Amino acid sequence: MQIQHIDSVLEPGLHQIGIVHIGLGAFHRAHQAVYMEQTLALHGGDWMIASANIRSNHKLVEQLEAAQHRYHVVEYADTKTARVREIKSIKTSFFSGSDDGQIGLIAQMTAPETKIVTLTVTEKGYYLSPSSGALLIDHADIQHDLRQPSQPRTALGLILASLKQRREQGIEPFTVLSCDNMPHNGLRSKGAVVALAKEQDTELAQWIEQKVAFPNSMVDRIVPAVTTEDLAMIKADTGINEPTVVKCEQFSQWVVEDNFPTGRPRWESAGVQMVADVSHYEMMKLRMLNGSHSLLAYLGSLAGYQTVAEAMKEADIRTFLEYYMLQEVVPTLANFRYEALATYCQQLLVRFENDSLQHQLKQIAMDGSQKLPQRWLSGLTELQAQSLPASAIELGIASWMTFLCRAQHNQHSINDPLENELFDLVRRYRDVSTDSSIELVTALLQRNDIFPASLCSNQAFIKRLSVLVEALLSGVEAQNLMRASFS
Ligand code: CS2
Repeated sequence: MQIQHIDSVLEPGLHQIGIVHIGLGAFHRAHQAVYMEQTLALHGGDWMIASANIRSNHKLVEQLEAAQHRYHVVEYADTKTARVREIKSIKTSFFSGSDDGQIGLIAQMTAPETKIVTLTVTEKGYYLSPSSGALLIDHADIQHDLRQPSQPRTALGLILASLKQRREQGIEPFTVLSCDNMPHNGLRSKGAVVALAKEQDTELAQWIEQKVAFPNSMVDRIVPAVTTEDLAMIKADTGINEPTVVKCEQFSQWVVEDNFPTGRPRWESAGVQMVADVSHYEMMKLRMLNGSHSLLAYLGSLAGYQTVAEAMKEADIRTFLEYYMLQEVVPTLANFRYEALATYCQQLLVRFENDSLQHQLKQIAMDGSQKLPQRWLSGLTELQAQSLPASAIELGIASWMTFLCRAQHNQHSINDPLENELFDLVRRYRDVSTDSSIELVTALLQRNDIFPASLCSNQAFIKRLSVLVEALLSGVEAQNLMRASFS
């Protein structure tokens, strides 16, 4: 194994905290913390990160504390080459599931030196209807935060509690930067925080609307969750034996809307693209990369594979993804030149083939109800409006429906916030008779929190989907259906 080591030159004691991050997962450690490491090394400044987990993974916080927040990121080019970075840009961490941790976190978010709050809480962490973007006001966690606003459970509640204190103490607000895979993630975060504020204090809601910036951003780096096997592999490859290590690909991209009224680090020097409008980038990435990932997650596992790279070895799957991107995504991305998108597509296929990542398909399959609208469904409605075919997306939707049916039948969790509702629905229709797939497909499409309304009134589309669902449930090989969709 050929390894390049990049040691940290940071002296954490010389820099103060300027950013609070919520969602201390592998992605944050391998993406934002790396950009921050590079920016601090070049320009210094008080932009260290205080990073927090809200409700899960207390252990990671303890492990990072034990390591004085020094850890490594292993960036694999392939199975023979990797770069190992030492990271020190996280100065402290919190677990807000405990009383002390929560008090500490809110105090740090309220402190005047905190200029930016960044988020990677995944799509469901915003408590928004995936299709409409409206706040799920009746959700138990949101109700909890309304009852106990000073001891919030959600990232939205934490932002609100600290903005409220800042306003009362005359401290200027921080900027909120969402780094999750959602379209207009800044606008959505703003909508969520303002909607929650309106339920409590309309003046505070107005102040947030007028004074707090929520820039949009597009983030990209493939960072699989770290498993015990990964830790052993990293140790064998690099000698690093630490529980906080993260592995990822070498590619990394961050495009950020340049709207930080209270200041920001000089991220551009570390390669961050600071732009006036990220919407084209986010749509391209969500539909091309994440859309392909979700196709792989459901169809790849039906085809018998466990990881992205394994599935990519099958020529038909590779061709299917290429077909999806070039024929079903490119026509929806009018702002890009065809050549640029074709090059991006080829780069993605190569990234997916990186077999040192061991990226589990079941990890990508999680939270499908929250992911499908921006990955497939918005593009699908645009294709339908132009009377263009969408056979790959249709097969994708059918495979997601099949995945639900199989999981419900085998009593496996799908790890989705709508699991109970979706399982109830699947149980109702599949128990009635064996040919109830039209009813099942219709009932699933009627879930307007996931699917756009136009889809459940399109009879030809419903028929096509139910034929595919029946075929997949009756054991027709996913590869055959993939081949049929592009040939
Ligand atoms: C993946 C993403 O798990 C998923 O849903 O599609 O985490 C993906 O790896 C990243 O967005 C890549 O930037």
